[in-house]
Amino acid sequence: MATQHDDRPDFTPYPGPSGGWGSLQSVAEIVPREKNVVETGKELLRQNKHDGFACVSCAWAKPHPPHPVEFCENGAKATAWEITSQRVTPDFFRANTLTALRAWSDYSLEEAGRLTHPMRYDRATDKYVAATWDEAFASIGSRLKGYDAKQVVFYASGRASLETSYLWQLMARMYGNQNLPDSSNMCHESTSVGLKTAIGVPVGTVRLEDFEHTDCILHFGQNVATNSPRMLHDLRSARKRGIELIVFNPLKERGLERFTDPQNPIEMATRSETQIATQYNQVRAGGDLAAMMGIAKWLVEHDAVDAAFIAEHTHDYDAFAAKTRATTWDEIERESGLTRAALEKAAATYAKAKATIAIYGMGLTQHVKGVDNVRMLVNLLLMKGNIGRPGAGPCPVRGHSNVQGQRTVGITEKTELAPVAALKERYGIDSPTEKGLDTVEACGGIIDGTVKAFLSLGGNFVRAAPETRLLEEGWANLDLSVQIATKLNRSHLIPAAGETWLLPCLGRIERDYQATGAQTVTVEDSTSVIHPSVGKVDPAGPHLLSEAAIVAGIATATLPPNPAVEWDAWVGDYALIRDEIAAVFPHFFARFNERLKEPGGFWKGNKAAERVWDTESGKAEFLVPDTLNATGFADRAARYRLLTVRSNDQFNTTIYGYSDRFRGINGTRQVVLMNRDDMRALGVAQGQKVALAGDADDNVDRRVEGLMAVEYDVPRGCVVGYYPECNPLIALAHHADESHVPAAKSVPVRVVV
Ligand SMILES: Nc1nc2c(c(=O)[nH]1)N[C@H]1C(S)=C(S)[C@@H](COP(=O)(O)OP(=O)(O)OC[C@H]3O[C@@H](n4cnc5c(=O)[nH]c(N)nc54)[C@H](O)[C@@H]3O)O[C@H]1N2
Ligand SMILES: Nc1nc2c(c(=O)[nH]1)N[C@H]1C(S)=C(S)[C@@H](COP(=O)(O)OP(=O)(O)OC[C@H]3O[C@@H](n4cnc5c(=O)[nH]c(N)nc54)[C@H](O)[C@@H]3O)O[C@H]1N2
Ligand SMILES: [Mo]
Repeated sequence: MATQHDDRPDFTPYPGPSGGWGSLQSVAEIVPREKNVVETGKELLRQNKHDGFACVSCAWAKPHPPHPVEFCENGAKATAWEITSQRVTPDFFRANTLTALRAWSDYSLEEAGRLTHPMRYDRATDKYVAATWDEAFASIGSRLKGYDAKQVVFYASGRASLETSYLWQLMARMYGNQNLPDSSNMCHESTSVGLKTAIGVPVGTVRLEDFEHTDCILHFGQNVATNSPRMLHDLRSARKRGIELIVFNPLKERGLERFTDPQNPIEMATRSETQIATQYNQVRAGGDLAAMMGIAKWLVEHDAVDAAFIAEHTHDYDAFAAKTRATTWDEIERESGLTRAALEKAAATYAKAKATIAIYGMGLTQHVKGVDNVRMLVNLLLMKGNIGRPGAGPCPVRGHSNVQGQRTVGITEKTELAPVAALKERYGIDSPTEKGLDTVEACGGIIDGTVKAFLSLGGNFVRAAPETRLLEEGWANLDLSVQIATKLNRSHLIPAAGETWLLPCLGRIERDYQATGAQTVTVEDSTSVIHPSVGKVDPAGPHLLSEAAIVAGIATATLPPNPAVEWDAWVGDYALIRDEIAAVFPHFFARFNERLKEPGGFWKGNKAAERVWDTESGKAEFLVPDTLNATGFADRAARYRLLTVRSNDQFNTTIYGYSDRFRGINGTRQVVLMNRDDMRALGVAQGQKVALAGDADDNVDRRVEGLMAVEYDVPRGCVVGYYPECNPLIALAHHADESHVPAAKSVPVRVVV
């Protein structure tokens, strides 16, 4: 069962465009495998429509009116994966000990199917055994009552709805902490911190219609064809208008090179393609600060800036301009790995453009200087007044389908972002004022034993976080682990020393019936638009509860009653939860239930988009970076920069299969992609097995063995591996300054031959 699928690895470069026939074929392979062809086909047509369900894959904006078919290859895989007809029942657990299951691959664990019963870990047999919901809530509640509130962590992966997320943070604050790390802490927290300090809002300002008005796109470190494929339609239409699209990425990602629209019969029939990037810069991993400095230097020296905007709207420009002049091209070329000529060309193109969008993803945020990366990109936009007008602005591409929304409704470890006064007024609650634990701090607490209980609203924390070996060792010493999940994963297989619960929930695609009938939930996309989502298929089993009901069950069993907090009534009618959200966050959610009827969802608003700067100085802030190397470590002999990436066949730690089609890596994920000259210098042959060893200066042994070396077009000194397989190489301390996002895109490693 523990399929590794690496018996026949194949590394043939992929000749086709992104999208196109390959994408249809890829969907055609996964749907039958999940044995639910009819349902999946029907449901795909409802995906991302106003009366349908919001896709459970990425957070990219949903157009209104929608295209006839508003899903993509990877959205289709996510749907098929969730509504699979395979089940993980109590029988499955009777047949498998946790020790045995720990040998299974991430793929096989989730492929086994949907969880169907609440399960408790039984140490005597090393198996999960079925229990009732009442037993689960009572037991969890009685344990939670016994801890010091500081010892408990409430983690959220970014999928749960606004309604459930609101309940989750309320439960934590009533319990007495704001240990509310979420997947955003590993992802776009560098955005939330960087944009907030620079322009006063923690989110991007770009909306879908801006793609119709832009004439230039700067694109940094985001793999669109794989991670937000629906965005290719927006890029393609913009490119058809002849706009410039300048990419910075160490890898030649196919979706950024060319695309065939699988929904366009003529393009499909004629096999015609749209060229996406007009300039492609293979920057070194961690070299973006330098690349952006090059562009800024050119703009300053050619006086190609918007002086009126800078004078009226920004602060600290002179110091920044002085820094660009003082920085030498030598340093810029060395740190970025790009030529002066290439950067001057990019700068001249940008200088000419009237309205520019800056798209970015994990390639900027997951570095030690990830926050500086984000702010440097803002510097570039501010130089030309590219925030707060049509066709322009920062466009961080968020990950999970509701990760941005979870932050909006109070899932945050930061007191200044918590709705302290509103919770006091509405429920009489004294919210905790001490900052809570973020992801890195929660890992630290698990490793050093100060965290006793870990509750997970979705996700796969042990696999997603860095420092895998120490984290798994620490996890086994927890007193309580509670995992609310749809499918089995590694985080469920390391039992706590005390008690472990695995609680199965409904997925978003499933009908959610409560006391008042079928329920609607809501999510926020990357462009701050709030959408309703209504489940359409039958639940995976009769024993599943909705996430909201599970949170309410734990809360009721744990917290003293509060007449203003009506867990049961709220779960009976989610519209009541939306009323609570509207009361506590009126600036975004006033008349929430009513506005939800607006076709296409409603925009929650954005001050920076109106050029109102909610910053320290009241203006948009230029950042003066103090280094051009975003990695946080120095180059030295035998040290490589490892960037960990997603394949085209996974959603985070969910592995759909072993085909990273666009990169031509098939049949295995146990690979390290290397530059041909680095392979020669090390004497490594194509397909040879090597190990990677962590190269942090802390004497901790970090190692991943058995990786096949594959020659790849990647800058010298950079090597590429897959997430989560390479997470054991990332030291916990190797994270972004300020935002604490693990620096997964530049990890210091050695190649051990
Ligand atoms: N199908 C699918 N969709 C997804 C996900 C998924 O796993 N599968 N995950 C979701 C989530 S949670 C998130 S956060 C997003 C993630 O989506 P992305 O932000 O696209 O994340 P990654 O695939 O990790 O890597 C992004 C890109 O950064 C590049 N890169 C690496 N280092 C650097 C660097 O130093 N500089 C630059 N300029 N580029 C660099 C890599 O080559 C890669 O192309 O996608 C979301 N959508
Ligand atoms: N090295 C490296 N590490 C990384 C990254 C990287 O690029 N490189 N990326 C980081 C990023 S951007 C992120 S966002 C994190 C992701 O970290 P997580 O969000 O913790 O991980 P996922 O893999 O998305 O979680 C998958 C699990 O979620 C559960 N699940 C799925 N749907 C539902 C649902 O509807 N409800 C509930 N309750 N559970 C559900 C299933 O059990 C599934 O096994 O990983 C981070 N880790
Ligand atoms: Mo993410």
